[in-house]
Amino acid sequence: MDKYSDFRSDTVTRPTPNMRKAMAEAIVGDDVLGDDPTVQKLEEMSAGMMGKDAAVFMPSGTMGNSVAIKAWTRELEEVIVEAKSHIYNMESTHMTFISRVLPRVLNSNRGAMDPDDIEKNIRKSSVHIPKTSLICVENTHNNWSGAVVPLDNLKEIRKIADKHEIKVHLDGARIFNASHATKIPVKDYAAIADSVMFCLSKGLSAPIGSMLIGPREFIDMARRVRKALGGGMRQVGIIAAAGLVALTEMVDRIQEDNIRAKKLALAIAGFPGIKLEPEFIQTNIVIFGFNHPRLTVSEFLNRLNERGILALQVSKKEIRFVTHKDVDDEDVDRAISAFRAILT
Ligand code: TLP
Repeated sequence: MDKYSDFRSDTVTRPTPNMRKAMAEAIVGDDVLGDDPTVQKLEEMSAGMMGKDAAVFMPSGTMGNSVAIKAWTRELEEVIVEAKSHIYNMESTHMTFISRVLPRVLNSNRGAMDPDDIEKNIRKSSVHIPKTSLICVENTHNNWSGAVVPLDNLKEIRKIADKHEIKVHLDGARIFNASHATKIPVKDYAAIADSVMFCLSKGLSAPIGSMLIGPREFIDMARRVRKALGGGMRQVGIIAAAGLVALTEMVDRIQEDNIRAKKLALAIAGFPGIKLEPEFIQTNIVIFGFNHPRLTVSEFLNRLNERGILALQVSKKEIRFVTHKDVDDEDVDRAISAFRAILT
């Protein structure tokens, strides 16, 4: 196969020529000693975009989330998480492994947890019971097929958190996709949370990196935790330079990904074996159920692969397609033709 159309994730995006140029020319210093001006610029810009005091550059989204939880909590405490959240399902148990806190897992309506349910599950510490100290929300919600969690719901959650003096962390890996879908500024989403993590290495197309943003004292602690986990990086301005290009040149482009995902969803929804409601596709992730009389999920993925289409199996009977910078309209059309050829 000469060329694959790679829909497995937006993490596969390659850096742009401007990113490579910026990386080659980046002014760098030892960031652990606080000397890297390119990293500092990226951190300042990120904090400004989210309307918060400070930010710290992280090697990955997973480290951003794990450091946030470690910095906000102590042992013998509990964290409220959504049942299908990335933090709970896909981050190798760092809540228990690193922070040694207990996840309290709540169901949701497409990523939106019921504020009353949250309030009922907030626990005051006693000799028997862990104290709830943090609520984690995710927007867009990956496993709910890129659903946007409504701002009103998040504001209600914020109110409950304030009432009980609990912190809120937003896993905003794809917060710019949410903002494009709703036309609500990212700052408004960030305002409901004490801390926000967003990824540079997904739709924004930087090769590596995520930002953790929040109050200055929290970020100072996050820097210490990052170092303790081995995430202190030296002349990392080389990578931060690509992040700066991502934030200055790639944010608007993300809306194309949302549009292409919708196009794909509308086209494949009617094919035999596909269980998908296109009205639920709001951003760049299309997760659909697969139940075909002739083909298993892995057989179908193999058949797609033979036609140069890559996608991911995300559960026993579910497949995921993600749109991003490196799949264009032609790739989407190629995928739709492959569905037609294999399934009809
Ligand atoms: N998600 C990846 C995989 O881990 C599944 C993907 O391909 O979608 N929060 C959310 C909502 C995410 O989707 C991801 C990555 C992360 C955090 C973690 O980011 P990284 O991969 O940089 O550790």
